[in-house]
Formats: sequence, C-alpha cells, structure tokens
Amino acid sequence: MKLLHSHTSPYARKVRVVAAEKKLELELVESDPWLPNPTLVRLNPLGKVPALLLDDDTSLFDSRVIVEYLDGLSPVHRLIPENSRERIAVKRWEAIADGLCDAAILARLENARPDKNDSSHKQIARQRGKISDCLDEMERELGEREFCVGNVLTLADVAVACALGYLKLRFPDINWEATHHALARHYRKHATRPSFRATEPA
Ligand code: GSF
Repeated sequence: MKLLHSHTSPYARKVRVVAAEKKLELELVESDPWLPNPTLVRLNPLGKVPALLLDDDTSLFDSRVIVEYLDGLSPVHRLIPENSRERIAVKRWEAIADGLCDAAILARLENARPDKNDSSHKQIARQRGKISDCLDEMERELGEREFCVGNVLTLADVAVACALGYLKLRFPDINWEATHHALARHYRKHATRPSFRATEPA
C-alpha cells in the first residue's frame, strides 16, 4: 500500500501512527497538495493528502476512511472498538481532533494571504476561537483519565495527540500545554510512543 502524504499533515500523521501501531507497512510518497499534482487528484479528486493507493489500484481517502480500513485489516491492536457505544465515543473524539486541525489549517491559510484585510482578520479570529473551544472541550472530557475512551490506547488518543502536535508545530503561541493540563499530561504520555516519534514532522 502506498500512502500519499505530506510530512506536516496531521491527518497523514494519524494514518501513519495507526499503521505503525497495527504493524502494517506503508510505502510513503511525499506529495505536496498545494502544487499541481495529477497523481494525487487521480487518487483523491479532492486533491488532498492523505490518500491511500491499494494493491488492486483502487484508492481510499480521507484519513477517517483510511484509518478505519487499516484498523480492520488485522486484529493486532484494535484502535476502533467494536462495541457500538465506545466506537461512537472514539469517532466523536476523532471529529473534535480533526475539526481542530481543519480550523488551524484555515487560520494558517488566511494568515498567509498577501492581501490580508478586515475579513481575513475576522476569519482568523473565528478559526482560533474554534481551536480554543475544541481544546476546552477535550480538556473537560479527558479530566483525570489516562485514555480518551476506556482503558487502552484507541484512535481517539492517536487523533488527539496528532492534533496537539500540529498546534505545537504551527501555532506555538497558543501554548496549550500551559493552560490545558490534562491534555499536556495526555500528550507527554502518548506522543512519546515510538509510532509518534517515528512520524515527528520537524
Ligand atoms: C483533510 C485533509 C487535508 O485537509 C482528511 O484526510 O482527514 N478531512 C481530510 N489535507 C490538507 C493537507 S494538511 O493536512 O495540511 C490538504 O491536502 N490540503 C490541500 C487542499 O487543497 O485543501
């Protein structure tokens, strides 16, 4: 399986961490989604990374579909629980973590505009507000617990750690570790796993 990814993409990192936890081998193809890239568009009409090329020449996207596929490929370390209630709890965490990344990427794009105006500043503030609301919600939900859902590492923990890592990389000024102590504890514990270390964006 070939993964079209970019080094700094938090969604692609989530996929790579899942593959590593599942002991699945992925051939990595670095692909810049911001440059014309017919191969990427052939695999994903949205032109976004990550996209997964399967051995039968079909493709999967987006990251949520890919991680679900990878998790189902082998019984090694199930990251998405089968039990419906826990499964939905995990998917809810993933939606918050990915949504935080969506907001962060939009804020970054807007900030990079050479012709920034009032509406860009409003948009940046709006997206930063979403980031802050997501951090607060995750902090509240996590509380004293070691894992987001249940007593083992799931996709929820992976998605959260990838989102927090992306903020550290792109928005160091947010400094969430100083204000969100449960998340800081969670990050210290999980982002030191070999699967995260091996996918460090810097
Ligand atoms: C988001 C992928 C995405 O926005 C997923 O896979 O979960 N919901 C999708 N990827 C960005 C790169 S990034 O992670 O910074 C991307 O490919 N953007 C290109 C574009 O045209 O928006």
